[in-house]
Amino acid sequence: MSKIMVLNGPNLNLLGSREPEQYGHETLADVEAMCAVEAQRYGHEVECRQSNHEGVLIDAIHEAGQRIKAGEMLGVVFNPGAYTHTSVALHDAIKGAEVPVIEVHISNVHTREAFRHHSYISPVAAGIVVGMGIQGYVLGIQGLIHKTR
Ligand code: CA2
Repeated sequence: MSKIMVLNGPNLNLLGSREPEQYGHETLADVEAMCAVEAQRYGHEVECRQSNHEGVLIDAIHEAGQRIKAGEMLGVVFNPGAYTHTSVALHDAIKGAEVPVIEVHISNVHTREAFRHHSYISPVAAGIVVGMGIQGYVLGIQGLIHKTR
């Protein structure tokens, strides 16, 4: 059974604790539980990670790349948080490791501050889900399965 990595970047561990108008009331644990249920519907298992550190996220992408090549993993559903708008290093990691990544944003970044309108991740993403709330992770899992079939 191949796995799906659900990877969350900085501050997403705070989900459900503040800014509910932007990110809803559900916690990261709720999101991860939803992802597990969705993946299971298609016979897959999720592996959920969250880090506030860019290098740890890069290492996770590299690891996913190796496990995809070994046939153990399908790809990554990734909310890079604010690193979306700053990280050339994550862009390079996704491109270099040849990882199918579905980029997910809970909020509609295009209706927010101008600095959130640009993503370094989108040009190397296999797909993008924006502004669908935490349901975006479920859509991201469906999209990844569809794209890698
Ligand atoms: O909309 C998204 O999913 C974002 O990736 C969330 C990031 C933000 O920097 C991106 O522009 C868009 C921020 C995640 C912070 O999450 C919090 C959750 C609850 C309380 C505080 C922060």
